[in-house]
Amino acid sequence: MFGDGAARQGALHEAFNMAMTWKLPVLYICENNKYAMGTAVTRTSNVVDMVKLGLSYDMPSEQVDGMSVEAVHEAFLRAAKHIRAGHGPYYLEIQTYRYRGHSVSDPAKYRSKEELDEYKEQDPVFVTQNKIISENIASQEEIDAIIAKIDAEVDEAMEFAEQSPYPLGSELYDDNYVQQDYPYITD
Ligand SMILES: Cc1ncc(C[n+]2csc(CCOP(=O)(O)OP(=O)(O)O)c2C)c(N)n1
Ligand SMILES: [Mg+2]
Repeated sequence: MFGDGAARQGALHEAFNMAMTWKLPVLYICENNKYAMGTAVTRTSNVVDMVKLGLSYDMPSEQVDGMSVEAVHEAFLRAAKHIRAGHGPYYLEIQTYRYRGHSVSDPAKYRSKEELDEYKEQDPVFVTQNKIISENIASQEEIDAIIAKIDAEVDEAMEFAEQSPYPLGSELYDDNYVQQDYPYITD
């Protein structure tokens, strides 16, 4: 996964090219949230439809409405099917929006309040929640109970993390995909 800003680096083109040449089983996802730090996508390139970056390597590529849970789910199913069948890489440009600044020191002066409000109305979490209620899949009370359960789980995990001892340096590569014998880590 990479952002719309990260996608403008040359490394992406090398990776796309080799992945297609070797038909690697990789799902590439560009989270196009319209801004790279404070720079709008429209200012980083004249190619604002980031799906085209994959198409230029003949990689199966889709532009997906990231504000629709259903659209994202269906696109992932298509991509996973393609990759698991051994047909090589797949690329999804997921179009979404970043409500907050890039970091706490970002005053977000590069966009208007109206633009922000417009996207907040499309928030997939709230849209989906409203759909679940209007289609009688679950009641507000049931949703509130799920949220309370998740909040409790998060609190418990934070408590566990804060009370746990620091891991040993020698454990740094445990459970990683590639285990390495890294000589510089000492306990
Ligand atoms: C190789 C490299 N160049 C530049 C930076 C500085 N930098 C950090 S975040 C960022 C913008 C990333 O934009 P995007 O991928 O759209 O992420 P978002 O701001 O949406 O989180 C840049 C240029 C970096 N971290 N690494
Ligand atoms: Mg971005």
